[in-house]
Amino acid sequence: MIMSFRWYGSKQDKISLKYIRQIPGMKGVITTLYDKMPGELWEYDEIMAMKKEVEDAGLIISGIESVNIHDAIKIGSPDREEYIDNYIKTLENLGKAGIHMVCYNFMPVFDWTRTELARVLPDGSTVLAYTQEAVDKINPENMFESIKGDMNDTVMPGWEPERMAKIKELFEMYKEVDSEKLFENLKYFLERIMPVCDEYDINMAIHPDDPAWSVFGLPRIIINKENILRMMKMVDNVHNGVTFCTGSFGTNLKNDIPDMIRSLKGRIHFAHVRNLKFHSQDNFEESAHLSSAGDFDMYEIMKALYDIGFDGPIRPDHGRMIWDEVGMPGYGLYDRALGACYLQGLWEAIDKNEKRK
Ligand SMILES: [Mn+2]
Repeated sequence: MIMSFRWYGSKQDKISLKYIRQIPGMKGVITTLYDKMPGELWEYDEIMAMKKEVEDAGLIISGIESVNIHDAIKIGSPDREEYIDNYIKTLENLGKAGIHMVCYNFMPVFDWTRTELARVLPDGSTVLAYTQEAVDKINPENMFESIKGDMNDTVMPGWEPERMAKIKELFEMYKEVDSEKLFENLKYFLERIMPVCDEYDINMAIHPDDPAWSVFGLPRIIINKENILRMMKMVDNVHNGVTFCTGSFGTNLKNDIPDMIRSLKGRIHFAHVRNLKFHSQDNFEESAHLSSAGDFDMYEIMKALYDIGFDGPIRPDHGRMIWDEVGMPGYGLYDRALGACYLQGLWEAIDKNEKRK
């Protein structure tokens, strides 16, 4: 596995590449061109400039999170062709730049959804949290306003103000799109991009929907084993793969995470590993990474990744805000660094144990 850290670029991220490199075992960053709107073409020179900045700091770009999908592609409107053409060209430019993993998601309107960005735990740390009760009370058009105050003046991915300003319009555009239609549009997109992925060996890694069920009546499809295997079969190409995000699939307690990992052997191209603590199925928070801090067995998760021979980039996902750090909720330096060390500790123990057998 390639231990990696999400980095929001020198213009936006308070955390420097120097700090990231100082985390033990850290090899790469997962980043993106943050100025790009979904559907916009990424030029080769822009990609190379980003790559040079990262490599000059002694790290590698271990993958892109994300090259976002334009709504026209998810909706399947006629103008999707030009956006898919741009996407293909972007993948070609990434491939030429030596970048071989691209994360994306296929969630309508909202990216990930949390209802609190700073729930205070007994130890004084703060975490992102979700309650279905809060979602049920919110008019989706006010979703952004309701959490904006806790963003610490950062722009959270998927929650860009320009996008949120058009929320009513977006809901209208998705009116005719149900789960089947979304599957169909995803298939169409993947079939169009697979040739360029084959040519440049680019692993596409879809991020699951978070939480793993429908919110605000919008369809969500990347939510469980059945659907993700359907997607793998529907375009049966090794380059059609998954970002296995334990904290997203894990929002639904019916999802058996280690079993899902094993069933996706060869198709997990990127891993987000974090823990959740449930108060009930509908009320959970993003705990520290340790098994003892939440409800997941992190050893079993890492063991499953080990057993399927996972060798792609992995990153600690969201972390708590601790030690009075102020920054983007979920994306502080300290707790994610602790998470990275913990995951590497588990991996080392599993690896040594297996080799002694
Ligand atoms: Mn994730």
